[in-house]
Amino acid sequence: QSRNQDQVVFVLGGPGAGKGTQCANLVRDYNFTHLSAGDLLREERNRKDSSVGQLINTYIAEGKIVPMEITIGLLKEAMKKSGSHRFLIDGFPRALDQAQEFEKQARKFVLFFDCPEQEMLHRLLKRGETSGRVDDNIESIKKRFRTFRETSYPVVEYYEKQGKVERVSCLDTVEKVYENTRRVVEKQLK
Ligand code: UP5
Ligand code: MG
Repeated sequence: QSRNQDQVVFVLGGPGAGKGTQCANLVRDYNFTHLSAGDLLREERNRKDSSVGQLINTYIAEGKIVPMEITIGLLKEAMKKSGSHRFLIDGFPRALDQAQEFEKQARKFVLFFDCPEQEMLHRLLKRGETSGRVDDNIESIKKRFRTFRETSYPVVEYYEKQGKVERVSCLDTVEKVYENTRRVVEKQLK
């Protein structure tokens, strides 16, 4: 099977909407390989011999989007290494130029987790009590929200015009959100 036969679900949503939480549920019940762009960047940052670790850390703390060559390189490498052909790509693409880089993917749709900022703020501040993430503090969170509104949400609109977006509200318990997530995933996999 060649790369362009891969099935790719872009899992998008604002900071703290619940992308990672719902991806973990989907991995348990379906044959997906979960790749979180943010997790891959944090792993790369933590590698002792990384030449871009400091750069990645600065971008993340500032809530800015890391230059796409780095992120796409990490994603492509992880996709290849996995040997899988079915992916949940969590938190990517975050800007229109990144989306266009991935246009060659034959089959894909977007799972968009829709959540008001007030709720995301609440979840992130709570998680920040224990997460150790450099961006789970009020200053970084505000910057992440701005980047999402100005640069990342247009990606959702771009795919929406192509009829490729499944929107799931995050304003419910993890279990209820997952029920709705399953419903749209089943529909798309048919
Ligand atoms: N929670 C989840 N669902 C809940 C529910 N229904 N009810 C109550 N609580 C719920 O969830 C967040 C918190 O909410 C958790 O404590 C959870 O238990 C609770 P989580 O599933 O972690 O949400 P998620 O959407 O994954 O939040 P995350 O913080 O990971 O989102 P971000 O998009 O901000 O983070 P990401 O890791 O994707 O990116 C971080 C940074 O990396 C970016 O800001 C950027 O600087 C950089 N980046 C790039 O530059 N390029 C990329 O392509 C990707 C990242
Ligand atoms: Mg996440």
